[in-house]
Amino acid sequence: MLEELLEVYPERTKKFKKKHFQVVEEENIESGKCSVKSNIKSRPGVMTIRGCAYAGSKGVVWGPIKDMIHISHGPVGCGQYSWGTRRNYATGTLGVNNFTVMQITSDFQERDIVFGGDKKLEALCKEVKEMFPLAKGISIQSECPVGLIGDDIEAVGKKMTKELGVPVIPVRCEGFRGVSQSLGHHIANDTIRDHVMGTRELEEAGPYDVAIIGDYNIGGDAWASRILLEEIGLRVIAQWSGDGSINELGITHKSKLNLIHCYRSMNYMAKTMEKEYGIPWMEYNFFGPTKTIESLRAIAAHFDETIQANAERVIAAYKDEMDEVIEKYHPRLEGKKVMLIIGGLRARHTIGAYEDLGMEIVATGYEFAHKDDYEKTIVELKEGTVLYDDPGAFDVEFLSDKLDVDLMGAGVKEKYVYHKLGIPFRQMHSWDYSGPYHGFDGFKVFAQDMDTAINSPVWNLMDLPF
Ligand code: CFN
Repeated sequence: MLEELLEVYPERTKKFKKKHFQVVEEENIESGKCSVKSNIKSRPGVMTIRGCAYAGSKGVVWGPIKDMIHISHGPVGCGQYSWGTRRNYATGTLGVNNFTVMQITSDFQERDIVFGGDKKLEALCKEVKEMFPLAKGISIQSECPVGLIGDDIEAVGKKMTKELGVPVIPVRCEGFRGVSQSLGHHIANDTIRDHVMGTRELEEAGPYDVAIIGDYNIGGDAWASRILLEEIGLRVIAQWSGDGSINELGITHKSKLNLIHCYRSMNYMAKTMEKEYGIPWMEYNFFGPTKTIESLRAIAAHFDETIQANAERVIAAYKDEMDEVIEKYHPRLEGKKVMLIIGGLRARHTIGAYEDLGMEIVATGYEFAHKDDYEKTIVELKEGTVLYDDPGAFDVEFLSDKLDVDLMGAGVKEKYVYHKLGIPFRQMHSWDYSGPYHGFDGFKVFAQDMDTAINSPVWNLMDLPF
């Protein structure tokens, strides 16, 4: 099947693309060895969805920090088109201690490109402080032209930090850097390390203090996760970065254990805090009851018997509810074939949730994951599953057709194509205006959403032209 797919490409492209596909074999599952090539430049001519560094920093890591103003520094488009699309929920009062739904840009014009934009940036920072005096800081998210013309946003950041009395953090996340949005995550992590890490004090530290790292509260995910951690007796001192604040970033070095949900976007900070402060970290997965239960036990194992007993109690308390969900939806979804293409984490983390409902992952892969993500993924898959990196539109359509999938889970660019193909689709980035999907509460929503997508009578009413 893969050979037939690659057959349409010219020789050189074929050779290049071949390395990005793999059919999983038994020995891969055992060894975790994966030959899929990743984290390299996309081949021109392929419709790529790898994103850019600005997306990774402004959109993903920094953007959800709610009590800061994040300036999209450059021409208006980057800020405008990334505005409000990620559904990273946050509590608070708009304009007072929550600025996440705003789009603030320096709106570069031709004269800024010719004469430089530093003066404009300075004026903007002052204006921001005047309009929003309660904002706890400003981040400057560079767009491509800022790097190309060599503006000195670091100097502006330093000067404004002094003058305005709040941290003004320059982030060199120009979109052209790297091969995907992944470098943007790394750059953003590095600026947190350099400007915020270890700068605040936690008034009363406790033995059960943990931090949630890499949960962006999409549709309320972090809330659905936090509640479980609190129920087992832990104290969540920080959320990175969904519904998070700059203070939380600054006290996380006091955490006893860093809990990493999205490994791809924040493993850097977990490793940095381990190195600098000796804080242990572990990955967990709160998609679907099987993985959630496994994770709660693994988290509790880092603490004493009280926490371990609490974890068992919490797991038991949710059991009936979860059994009911599975009883209701499993018969309606059993054996349904799912194909995924998502970002850098969810293509592996959601597998268990689908399997809890009796569904089968027949193909999965990422837009910008790295080798370690693929190795962590392949062990979760079944023999014969297709695994891919950065597939183009043709590749995805070809495979979904050949594999006769019942559900496609991908992004908004794919969504309407699949609707037109008559194939049920779920938007697995924004949860299609739904969510949360994390934790026990999230699984109820997840199960219902997958059922609604697949078993909607609308699919039988469509006359397909092919
Ligand atoms: S919320 Fe996360 S879980 S942060 Fe990352 S790798 Fe994106 S925005 Mo879209 S849904 Fe996606 Fe992951 Fe981590 Fe989201 S799979 S692509 S950059 N992602």
